[in-house]
Amino acid sequence: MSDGPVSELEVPSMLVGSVAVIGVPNAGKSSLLNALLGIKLSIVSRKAQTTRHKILGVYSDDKSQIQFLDTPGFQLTHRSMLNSAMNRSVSSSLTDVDVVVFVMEAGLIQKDDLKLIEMFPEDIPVICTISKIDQLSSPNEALPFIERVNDLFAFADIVPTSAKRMTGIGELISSIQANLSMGKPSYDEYALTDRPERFFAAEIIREKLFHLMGDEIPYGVAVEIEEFTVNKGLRSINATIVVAKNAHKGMIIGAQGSKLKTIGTKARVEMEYFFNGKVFLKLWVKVKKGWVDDSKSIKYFGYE
Ligand SMILES: Nc1nc2c(ncn2[C@@H]2O[C@H](COP(=O)(O)OP(=O)(O)OP(=O)(O)O)[C@@H](O)[C@H]2O)c(=O)[nH]1
Ligand SMILES: [Mg+2]
Repeated sequence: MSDGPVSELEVPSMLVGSVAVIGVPNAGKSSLLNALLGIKLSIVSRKAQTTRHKILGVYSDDKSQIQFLDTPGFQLTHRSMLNSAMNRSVSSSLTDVDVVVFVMEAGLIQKDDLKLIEMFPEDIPVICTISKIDQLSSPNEALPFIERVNDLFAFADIVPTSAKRMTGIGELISSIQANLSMGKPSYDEYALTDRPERFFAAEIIREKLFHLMGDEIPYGVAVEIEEFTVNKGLRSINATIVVAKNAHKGMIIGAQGSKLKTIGTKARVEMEYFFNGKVFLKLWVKVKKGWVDDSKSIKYFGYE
């Protein structure tokens, strides 16, 4: 090591690395990412397959910088080109990371969990998170489940968590840190993600559709930001909600536009919180028949 003066610009080494958060749909991956970051970055809903993109969330503390990647839920039950693209995005994130965090909902071992486990690389540590432990009637209930999980794979660690109650979050960070090496951080300590604001604007609208529409519609919906301008702190956003079927257009608009108005209001309120500034939001609805099975559209919406 050099004895010379250390340049003020020199960035100190710390524990650094990238971590893919993977699991079956609805396991609680995005909620876990948000709990780890202490901010709602990734959209969440009670419906499966809410997340469609890999989303980077940068965690920084005084000894580490961890690049978390939220991923779509991996599943083989529903087949569409969009689903296949989402599965490919999961499998690709298994190879170029330093640690995998595998999220399994407490008490549930699903067929697709076992399929995912078969895909785990041999040379990357996999930490299993048992999520939603607040749903168990007592903490003791977790023990037999942990034993079953332990038999499935040589996990580097098994950490029970609850994103809802913020239980086990610090333990999970420590467990990840134990599997990282020293290096230079890639982002400054205040960075949160590499996605632009317009990406999150589209995601927030999509989340409101998941919350406010019935079970079928959200799966065939994409959101396109046509215009995003910032003027003296006011963000003016024009967005088009693209649906895969004619019938869905009317359902999203609702009687006298009432449903679309609610979607717009809820999205705007959340955007104003997220962007910390005023938002003017205009929404349109457009039909693009069968886009979920059209490879060009899937690429166009950035799902590939
Ligand atoms: N009780 C409880 N519910 C949770 C917890 N974490 C997530 N949930 C709920 O589980 C549902 C799914 O959460 P998400 O975070 O969207 O799950 P996901 O794995 O990202 O889902 P996809 O993106 O669809 O694959 C939502 O209704 C969450 O509110 C938790 O710690 N406790
Ligand atoms: Mg998700």
